[in-house]
Amino acid sequence: MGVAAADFNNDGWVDLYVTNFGHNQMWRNNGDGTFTDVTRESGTDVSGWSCSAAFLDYDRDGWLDLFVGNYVDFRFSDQKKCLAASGAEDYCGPLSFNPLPNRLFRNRRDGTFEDVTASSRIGSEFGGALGVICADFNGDGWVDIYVANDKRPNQLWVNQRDGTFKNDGLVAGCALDQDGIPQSGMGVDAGDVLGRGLEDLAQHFRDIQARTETVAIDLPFIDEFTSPSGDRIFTHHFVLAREHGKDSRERVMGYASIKNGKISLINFVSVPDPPPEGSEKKK
Ligand SMILES: [Ca+2]
Ligand SMILES: [Ca+2]
Ligand SMILES: [Ca+2]
Repeated sequence: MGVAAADFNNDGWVDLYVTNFGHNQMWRNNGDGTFTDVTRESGTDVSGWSCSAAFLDYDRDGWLDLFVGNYVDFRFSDQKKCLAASGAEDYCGPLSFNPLPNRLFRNRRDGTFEDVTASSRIGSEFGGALGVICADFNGDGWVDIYVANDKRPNQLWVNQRDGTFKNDGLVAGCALDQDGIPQSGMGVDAGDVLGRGLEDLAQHFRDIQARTETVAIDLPFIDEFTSPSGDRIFTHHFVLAREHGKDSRERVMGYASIKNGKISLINFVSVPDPPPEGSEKKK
């Protein structure tokens, strides 16, 4: 389903973690053009349905740790019959199945990993992960984890710097859409869009509940919202919204800012549709 590539054992050769429907695989690079399957001996065997994985050094010891995003508990032996609104038989969506908890593994620096899913609290909230991106979203020097879920709330795991994480997705405005409805979170990316030295977040999804198929906006249209605690650690965090039209073009629609506990709509970008085919500009 997916792959994460990084040098987990610090020997200078990039290794691979492959996610599958079934058992995942950790492939150690032998440095001679071949790889060895070290899934079992590394302690990173995850079965079920994994989609995205990411290497990150969440404890800052110089050794890459591993996050594995898991989807839903689907089995071929337990197929359900699902119907579309028209009554016709349809495929079963993600809400037809129980989501699987994600996993976090800490690198022991000896080629093996410790499963810290429970102690890190990563396993406490999950919703059928399809995408994951690791970046320092609050600029404190400790890498955080954003998990995009399919039809269930997303998680923004903020690194607490003590081996644990806290899900701030709801307060950060990236768990749900502006109507409080989960979106179909899929591919995600992070980058410093605004050139301020802080990671911004972009998520690609398609809102199947939208009235038209051309509208898919994941943007908290919340102006001046203060978190209950009022003292969020976020200084700048941005949620990008993209429209995924029938023409498969992606358009960035806008972004919101989180600053000292306030979520503010700081910009809105409107990109006009291209002229219809056959039309020409008048000279
Ligand atoms: Ca390596
Ligand atoms: Ca580490
Ligand atoms: Ca951080």
